[in-house]
Amino acid sequence: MQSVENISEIVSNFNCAADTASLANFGSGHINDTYFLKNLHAGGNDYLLQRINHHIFTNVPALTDNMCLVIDHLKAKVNAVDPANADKEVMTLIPGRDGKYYYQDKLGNYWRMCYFLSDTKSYDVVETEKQAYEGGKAFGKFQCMLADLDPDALFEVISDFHNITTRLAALQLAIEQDLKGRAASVKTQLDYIAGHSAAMQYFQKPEQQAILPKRVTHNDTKFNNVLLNSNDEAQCVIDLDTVMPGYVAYDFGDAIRTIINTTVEDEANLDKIQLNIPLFNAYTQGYLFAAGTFLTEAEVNSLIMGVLLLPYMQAVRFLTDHINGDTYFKIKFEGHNLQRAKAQLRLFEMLYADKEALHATIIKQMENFSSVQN
Ligand code: GN1
Ligand code: MG
Repeated sequence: MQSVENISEIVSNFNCAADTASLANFGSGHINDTYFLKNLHAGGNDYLLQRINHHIFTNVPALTDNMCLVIDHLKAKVNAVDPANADKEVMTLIPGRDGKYYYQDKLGNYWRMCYFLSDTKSYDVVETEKQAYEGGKAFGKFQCMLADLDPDALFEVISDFHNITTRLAALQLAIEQDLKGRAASVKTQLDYIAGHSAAMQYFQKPEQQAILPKRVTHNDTKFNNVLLNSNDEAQCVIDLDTVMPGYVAYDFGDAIRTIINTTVEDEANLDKIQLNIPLFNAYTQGYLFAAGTFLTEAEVNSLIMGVLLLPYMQAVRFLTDHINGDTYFKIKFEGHNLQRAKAQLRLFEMLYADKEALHATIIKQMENFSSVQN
């Protein structure tokens, strides 16, 4: 286990009863480091402590402001209908001694703390249609509750985060610099990416930007960012680092990327990557149940492009990091980012082949939803 030498200094900043001796690594994030801490008092709420990667999230105060704005908005919404559950359905940050929801330690690292939500589960690979449906409902409800929050009130935490044109330019720069001499060995993947680059820049087209509303979106809707309760019912959306203005199709596509895939994001055996259509159907149904009331027709029509774009963009990002020498995503072994990129390209290839059928399902489900509403 990775130790935190100044754990007492950090924990003493937050007004909490965390047992520093119980520190344990938690979760599978690629950017931040997350730790679980037990409450000193039996029966008290346990904690999650996170070191925010400030090389990637370069403006931690603004990021924290975004999170607080979103959390307050969500809590007010839940409080209005179900006050007993507001702290279960929305994460709760713990303030530091200075009242700020982050702490910069003496080594320069940034930390935040929140309550651990007990009796919850998250899944890297979805197992049942019920889980997929509940995940769809959770992310749909998240967007729906934030639909009346002005996206311009949020700071753009990482600029052009889901702008594929910028991502492709970063890949091109990596190829030109070729710092580790790896570019030639990934020519097959680079050619494949180039072959789809024009079509994938759909959300960058002025005609799409003119009709698609910018909303407050999550921007990291991997399925393991929704917590389900012990009955596999949606409870809480977590990992709010990247809440900022975006298109709903980005969140839909990123969730489908992890739900429809029968195996893990970094699967080494590409033949194991298959599409689980019943899980896609279930997620879409849950999502439209919660979000169908506010989505515009143009947004519904754009969802399939999110489904194609997110695995494609993820492959571009993983491959760029591989060529650059693995400076962005944490890796577990040399070549990990290349393995991730190959897996995401295979997934993209399969989704691309099935895109008409997937789009037809989305439209059909939206019609079903609308007819129930009327
Ligand atoms: C990163 O750290 P984590 O796992 O929550 C990344 C996401 C990627 C994801 C791929 C800030 O998220 O954009 O989709 O890895 N976060 C950032 O698994 O780049
Ligand atoms: Mg994240």
